[in-house]
Amino acid sequence: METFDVAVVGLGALGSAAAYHLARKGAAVVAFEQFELGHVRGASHDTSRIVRTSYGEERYVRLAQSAYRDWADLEQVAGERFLTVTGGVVFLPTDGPYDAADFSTSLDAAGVPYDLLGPDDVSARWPQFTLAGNVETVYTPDTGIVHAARTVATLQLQARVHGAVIRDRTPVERLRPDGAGVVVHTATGDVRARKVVVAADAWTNRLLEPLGAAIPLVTMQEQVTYFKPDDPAAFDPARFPVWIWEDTHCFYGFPAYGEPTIKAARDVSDHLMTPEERTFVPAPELVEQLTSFLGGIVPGRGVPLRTVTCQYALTPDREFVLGPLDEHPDVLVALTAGHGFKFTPAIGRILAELAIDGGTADDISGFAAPA
Ligand code: PYC
Repeated sequence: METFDVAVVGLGALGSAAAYHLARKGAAVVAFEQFELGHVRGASHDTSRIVRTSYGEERYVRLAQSAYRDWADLEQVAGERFLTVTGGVVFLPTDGPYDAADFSTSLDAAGVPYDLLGPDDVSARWPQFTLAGNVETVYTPDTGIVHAARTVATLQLQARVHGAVIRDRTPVERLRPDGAGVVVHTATGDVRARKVVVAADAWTNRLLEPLGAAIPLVTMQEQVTYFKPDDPAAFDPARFPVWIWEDTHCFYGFPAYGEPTIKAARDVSDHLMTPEERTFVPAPELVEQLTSFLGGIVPGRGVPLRTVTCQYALTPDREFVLGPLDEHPDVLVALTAGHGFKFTPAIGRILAELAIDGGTADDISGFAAPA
């Protein structure tokens, strides 16, 4: 049987980053993807993703600070720019479930620069927004955008450049940990590895359930809509920030990025379905709800042009799972619950450190797999 130091299951963003960092550390790596590379069935395709430190929990702020260093390192290695820094605002209605004070506390603790703005400050700076009087705003100048599909393709390329073996269209059917490593059963044969990284998002429990280690996951089809604004120049990244509306229903959006459109979405559609049930057909009621919401805060949004679907696999409270299974320490799991893309290169590095060095300097103590 072929043997490797580490096998990676899933070549979305996290698995691709893990394969790259493992190979870069000199490990013998094989990485499996059940579909074609760059497929659209998961959560790593299409264009823009938000990068930010602005979280209301310090451990995510600190992990984001690590991630900015890892993005810079990846840019250096690849000779490409990934990050477009635009600045970003988080809008927090005072009668909503989230508190601006949590953001101040966590950003202060990590030493991240930010401003707290009132609605008049926001409309003076970005007249494209119209906010009600009860909205507090956290502005972070470091917020920006990365291109998802381009990042993933580069990570896969760099994984190969550093010696990883990539096997696409190769479903992993079963993992068999035996105390000396893990036998990985695939549709085209078995391999043995000392460690396995499962970065399979909505497909994770197919491999964990037979090990008695299923993680409670809720899976849904998400969707983002590209609008054609009335005045595209007003949404240039130099003039309009990334924004997030944090309320009972959360929404988010981007400046124009690579085309004269602005992308926006409701975060967590509640459009529950399994990967097998996914339709890839956008829900018209979600487009209507988004169009109407956006009309309230960005009146120049224009008309919806196209909607693209993706998929979320949400852990309880949307907490990350990052690390070994309790009962099977040679199996490492990475789940980021629909807000992980910004951390991609850091998570790949951390997984590589856990698999090869047995630990990491990043604080991942809150991200243990549920026992
Ligand atoms: O993590 O920044 C984020 C985000 C907001 C909406 C979807 N992802």
